[in-house]
Amino acid sequence: PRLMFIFLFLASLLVGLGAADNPVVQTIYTADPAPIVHDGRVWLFTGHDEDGSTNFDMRDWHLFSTNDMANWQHHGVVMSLATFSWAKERAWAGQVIARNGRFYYYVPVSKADGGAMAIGVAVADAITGPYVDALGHPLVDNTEIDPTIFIDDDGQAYLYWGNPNLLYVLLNEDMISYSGGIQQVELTAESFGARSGHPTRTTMYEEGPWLHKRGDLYYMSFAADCCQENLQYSTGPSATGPWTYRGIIMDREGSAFTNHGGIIQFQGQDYLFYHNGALPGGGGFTRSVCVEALFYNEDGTIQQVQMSRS
Ligand code: FUB
Repeated sequence: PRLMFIFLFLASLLVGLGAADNPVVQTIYTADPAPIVHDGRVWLFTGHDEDGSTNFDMRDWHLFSTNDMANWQHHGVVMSLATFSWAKERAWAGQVIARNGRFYYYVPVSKADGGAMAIGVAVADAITGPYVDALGHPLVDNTEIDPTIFIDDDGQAYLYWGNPNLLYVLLNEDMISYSGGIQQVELTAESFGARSGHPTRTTMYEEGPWLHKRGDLYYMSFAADCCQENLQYSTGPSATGPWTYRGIIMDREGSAFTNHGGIIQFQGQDYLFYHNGALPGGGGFTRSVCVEALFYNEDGTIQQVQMSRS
């Protein structure tokens, strides 16, 4: 029995090293993963593609968690369009961050008034919610999407978002207001790679930014080169760059024409969450969140990751 116990223990460690079955969620269609490590668990916030969706029909956001990267618990719907009285449809790609014992959820939605996209912020006392609209109106209201949120070591919080631009604001301590106005990152070939064949977009940057830090290096990863999208990244010496283009993290694969990344480290292993169309009936509007182990080279560059199932 002791040998069997040791065998099972070692086997469970192997499973924990990223061998999770993909897609992570096999009961509903999920998209736009936003993982966060909190209290010894990985919490995975996702969007939700409605069955039969033909044009990003998304109405709520779901939460999943695990402590071994293999067995996922579904915490259900944690937020929906109804959370924001001013929202109409398009519960798109959001991200949660913890600060001072509270949880802040930034999401793009279309407004009831005119239908343009805007970014709302909701707040909760527990990671599982309930999340309530913190402002009663958008935090930023400029038609662009896909917020990513990052707090630097000095406590400064950055909210980046945008398609077709890459924009950011410096959030105040309260996480629901900002100072200094909206800043626009200059998209150059040196910073975000050169794109050809598109009438207006001259760099690889498309949407879905994800900002993280490893050691002294800041990583801006993003969905690139629509459509089909792949995942690419740039690095810089600060949370506001200047950014240097580094290339592809995950090439285009599978039947979803978008991709959307989220990078974390958990129990010493780095992971890339992304989405594709891997479930039966899956495709561009019926997507599934997946995860792969991610590895850095000694110089800080990221080794290209392949989808284990697409
Ligand atoms: O899921 C809706 C939109 O598709 C997201 O906001 C984009 O990042 C893309 O994944």
